Amino acid sequence: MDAAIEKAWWKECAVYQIYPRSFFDSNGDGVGDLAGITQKLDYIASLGVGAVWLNPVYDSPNDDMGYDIRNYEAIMQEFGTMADFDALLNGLHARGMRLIMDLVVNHSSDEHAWFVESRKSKDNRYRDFYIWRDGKDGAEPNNWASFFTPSAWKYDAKTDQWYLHLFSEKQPDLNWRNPAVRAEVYAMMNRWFDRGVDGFRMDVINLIAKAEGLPDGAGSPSPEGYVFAPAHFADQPPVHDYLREMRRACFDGRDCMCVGETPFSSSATAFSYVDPVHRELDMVFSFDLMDIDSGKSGKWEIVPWNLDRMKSIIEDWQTALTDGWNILFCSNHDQPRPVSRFGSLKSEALRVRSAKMLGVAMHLLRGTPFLYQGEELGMTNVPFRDIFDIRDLESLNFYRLAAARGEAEAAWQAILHKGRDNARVPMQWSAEQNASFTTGTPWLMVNPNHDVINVEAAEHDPDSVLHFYRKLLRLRADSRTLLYGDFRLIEREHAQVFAYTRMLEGKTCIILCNMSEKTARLTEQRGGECILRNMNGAMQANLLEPFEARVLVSDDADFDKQRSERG
Ligand code: ISL
Ligand code: CA
Repeated sequence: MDAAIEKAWWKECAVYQIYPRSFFDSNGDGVGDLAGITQKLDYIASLGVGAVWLNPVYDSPNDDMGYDIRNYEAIMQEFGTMADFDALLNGLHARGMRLIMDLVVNHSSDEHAWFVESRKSKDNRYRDFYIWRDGKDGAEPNNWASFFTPSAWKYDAKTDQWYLHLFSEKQPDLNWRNPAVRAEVYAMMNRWFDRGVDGFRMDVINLIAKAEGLPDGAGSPSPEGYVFAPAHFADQPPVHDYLREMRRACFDGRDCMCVGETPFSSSATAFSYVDPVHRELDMVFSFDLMDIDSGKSGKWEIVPWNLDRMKSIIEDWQTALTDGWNILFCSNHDQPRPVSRFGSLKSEALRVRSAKMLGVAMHLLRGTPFLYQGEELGMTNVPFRDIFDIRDLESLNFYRLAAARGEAEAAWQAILHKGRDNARVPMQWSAEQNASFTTGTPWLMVNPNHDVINVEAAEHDPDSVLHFYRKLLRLRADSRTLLYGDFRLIEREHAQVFAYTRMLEGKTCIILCNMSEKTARLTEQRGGECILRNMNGAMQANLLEPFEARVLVSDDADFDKQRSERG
């Protein structure tokens, strides 16, 4: 092992992501809550994860489900109280798990006290906490499109100026050029650290610095005439100054995990964030894989994903971060369910097998696995009936605009495939009513397939995705090779198989995954002891059944022998 590679708890643990609104409702109001999570702590610990990441639990009017924060230091009423929070934190710590909070500081809610002040007058002391500009000839200050609405600007008649919002109108962007903003954020973070939290997952942290002068975006405009301009708002140089300042102000001297969400970043840019020399962040979320089925115009233009591209993305990130560290994930609260996207729902047997295969393909790479609630059950996308079943503002806004152009049906099909609510429906605990998520009316519909896919059934079935995930995580945690070994792509040209090796100190793990629904023949015999397989039945050395995954282990003597035998 490269002597420069440092061991760390956050490299060795797996992280379980919880969407609190949909995990478990303890009081029957239809909304998941902190006390509900606390009741499920033994389940969470049983997975073998070392940390939990909570989606935002702060006070919020929920325009974007908690990503619009009204008060960074209060708990959302529906989720409980600060005492409930402390109980959850203590419960995690008592079981040897850490807690990572979501940190949403690219923007706040428009109902945050800072913004309420800011919009009052041009000379208010909070005016420069946000990004206000004069209009241009009565129109927006520039042509930027937002993630969620046509324009990234909103006019405010009170002071006859516009404010920037890269996300919804209720999510005004904070002005990170203002040192007072930065000081407030760092102080707030430190208070959470002092309360006992173990780190942060920082929402769109690479967007906090905007290009000087806010220049117009180039490129093709949206149907409404705006240009999506990440070239001017993602990965701008001052972001590195801010993150180094944040490290000094908040992380130095603490044993914490700092994770960045960095859309648009290339692997090289990602390395600049996690480069151990400056160690601005410990690791960042890559979007390349999640964008693999998006067309030129973005996520709603759905194109078939392709294995060749998947291999190059994974190889690129694994290689570029050899001296850094990767995050391994295939699902979260913004993404459709991986088994619906990359696996198979042709039969129940294939759902189970392909969900396990995806776990092997992703979580044995070099990096820290992040599992999203329900992934360990192989939960699927949701048969929403119509737009009235949807709560996510991204999907709703997209649908509204498309419908106005007469494209409602195409938009609906895209929402069924890619809409974020696919991941946000309640966790499936049992086959009972509402999947035992709530005794009340759930805030978002429950997937009818909870009659088959649920924790209770999975606990009783030794071949369930759930038991397999436990084995998978244990295997990784117990293997220095799987934790720290080098990555190498093998079977590169194979049209069905994704395969790689992990090597360390004379041991080799070979990970073989058939990502297709047809039997696959390996280009060469792969020997070694099989230590994990996602199905039962006879095993042929050079054939993989549809969606079969195998993990083989050999010492390098065997591996070298095989290599020399084939000449
Ligand atoms: O959700 C997406 C695609 O459907 C992404 O484009 C997403 O908007 C982007 O990755 C940023 O996501 C994060 O910040 C958003 C919030 O809505 C997401 O839930 C969060 O993960 C704004 O805070
Ligand atoms: Ca509740």
